[in-house]
Amino acid sequence: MFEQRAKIVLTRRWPQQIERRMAQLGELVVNTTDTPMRPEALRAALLEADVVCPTVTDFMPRELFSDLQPRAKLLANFGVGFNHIDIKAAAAAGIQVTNTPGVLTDATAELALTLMMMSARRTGMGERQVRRDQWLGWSPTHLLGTQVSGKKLGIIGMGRIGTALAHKARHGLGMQIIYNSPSSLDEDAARRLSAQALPLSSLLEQADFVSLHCPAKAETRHLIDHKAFEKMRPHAHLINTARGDIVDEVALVQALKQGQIAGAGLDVYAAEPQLTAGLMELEQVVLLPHMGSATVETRHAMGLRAMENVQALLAQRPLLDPVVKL
Ligand code: 8YV
Repeated sequence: MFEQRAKIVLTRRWPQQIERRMAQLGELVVNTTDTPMRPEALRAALLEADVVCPTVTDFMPRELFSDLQPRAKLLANFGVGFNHIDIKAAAAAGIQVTNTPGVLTDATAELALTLMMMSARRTGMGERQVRRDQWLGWSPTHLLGTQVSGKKLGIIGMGRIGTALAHKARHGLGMQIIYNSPSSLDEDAARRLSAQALPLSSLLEQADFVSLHCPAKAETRHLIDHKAFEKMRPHAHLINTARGDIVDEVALVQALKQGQIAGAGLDVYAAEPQLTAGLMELEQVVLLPHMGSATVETRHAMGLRAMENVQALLAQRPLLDPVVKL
């Protein structure tokens, strides 16, 4: 299949060291502008390259693959979430898709914890005051937040990242863990975490913090909508490091304005990098620019994992992380 040097396209810049190693695998074409590629450019890449390595900023809907006789055999996604790719349409065009599970678990769980702390302790507001030279000095009632230790954390989606967060929150902060997930934790893990599986509505009614760790798909779109906010406690905080469209952001703005919940910590948005109207103006929401996996160690590991999938394809070995079996 690959008698000639394989052509590999990176749609964004990768960590330098990994780019250098990728260049040893074949003819490497890198989008050196490091800006999201337009649909025409993505289509051209699928036609001309054996492997295309996209990221979350490459929107690859059904239409991108229609009437396409691609040279591409693999989309080696740099990232674990692949909701930006219509994997069925890719498969129908004969293209396999891989992701990078496992290597960004701790980094993302750390960021969920960061957001939980920031939202609970109002650190965004505090930092803005200091930077704007608006801090008038210490006072007994200045910027009082809520303690996190010992509180109840509701985790929606108990996969790798949800479980890592549960461990950190349980053993680092003594939080009580409740969760909602399609599959239950095994007995041993549930015991170590003292975690209790609950229906979604009970979780929303009980949790002091709700953190989202489920994949984005049709079933989870707007899982957290106005009905969910009605169930949540007025002092609760919503944390999202998963995907923006799991939350109805219009309903979130409304819930925050009406005091249905106390705060939110967001790292992801439905139409990144655009924000839903009203979010930016709300002081009680922490806004981060999709940086869950943004550590040197993790981005390096993600690049390596994607590279190993490319190597497997080129050597005609089974792929490490296929997201669908062809
Ligand atoms: C990645 C992520 O940085 O892997 C994921 O699913 O959300 C991020 O942490 C991004 O997807 C890169 O493509």
